[in-house]
Amino acid sequence: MGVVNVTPDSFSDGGLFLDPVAAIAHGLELVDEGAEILDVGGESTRPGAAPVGAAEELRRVLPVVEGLAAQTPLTISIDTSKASVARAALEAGASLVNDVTALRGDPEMVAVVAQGGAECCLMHMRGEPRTMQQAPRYDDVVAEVKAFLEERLAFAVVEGVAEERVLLDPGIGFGKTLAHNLELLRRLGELAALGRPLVVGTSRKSFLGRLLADAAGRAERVSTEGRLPGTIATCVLAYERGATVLRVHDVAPVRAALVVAAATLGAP
Ligand code: PMM
Repeated sequence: MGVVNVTPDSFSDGGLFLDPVAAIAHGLELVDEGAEILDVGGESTRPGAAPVGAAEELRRVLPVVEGLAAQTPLTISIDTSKASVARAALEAGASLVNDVTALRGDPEMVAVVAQGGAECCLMHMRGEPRTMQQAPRYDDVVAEVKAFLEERLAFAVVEGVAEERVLLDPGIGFGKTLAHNLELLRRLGELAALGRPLVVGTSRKSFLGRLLADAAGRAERVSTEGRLPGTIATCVLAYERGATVLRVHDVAPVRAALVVAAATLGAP
């Protein structure tokens, strides 16, 4: 899954693709690099990010969803927590709703997904982006994330979303410390046991910058560009432990690593 952020403030690519023409061109580049899903987002969820109104979010994402849907047969995902944005994006050609609130952010979202016959990705997040990194605590992060995803999957199904259309995501970096993120990746197999495809998003995330800085005895986190090796390592490990969809900014190198990992493991 290649990331197409149409935002001024995403942590690693904010402002780069705000113009729809640039965002569409970027999405098509990711297709050339081997992406199979494009995830279009118009609201940053970085820690501390300010919320965006529906009108502004729509203005950012709709031309990009329309343009990409017209120019590629791939699955277009809309990364939003707002039902009105999801509805418009589905009408414009998206077929997957990637909701980082797992249908808790907008009471109308579940009906939009169910009635639109869309796929949806339900992600775990502790708190909300503005405050989620303020001392997150768990007794057993994997057990708690698993119970949450199980409850959200049951909710979606009761509300009319077909179970086969649901993907689950542990929400790496969303209300989690470095140790929580690593434990979720290490024990990802326990989440794969839920029986739905797992989406994992480690790409360029802050915990990779922290881990590498700590290892080098440096105070400053390693920059987003310096996080590619860590992104690749975590994607390969997540794949080996059962992840189906890897959400990344750098499609070509991650895809190449996954091809080698798959061949080594004897998978297609
Ligand atoms: N991470 C971000 C945004 N959306 N969606 C899912 N399903 N999983 C994630 O891990 C995820 C997400 C934050 O990254 P970005 O600001 O680079 O898009």
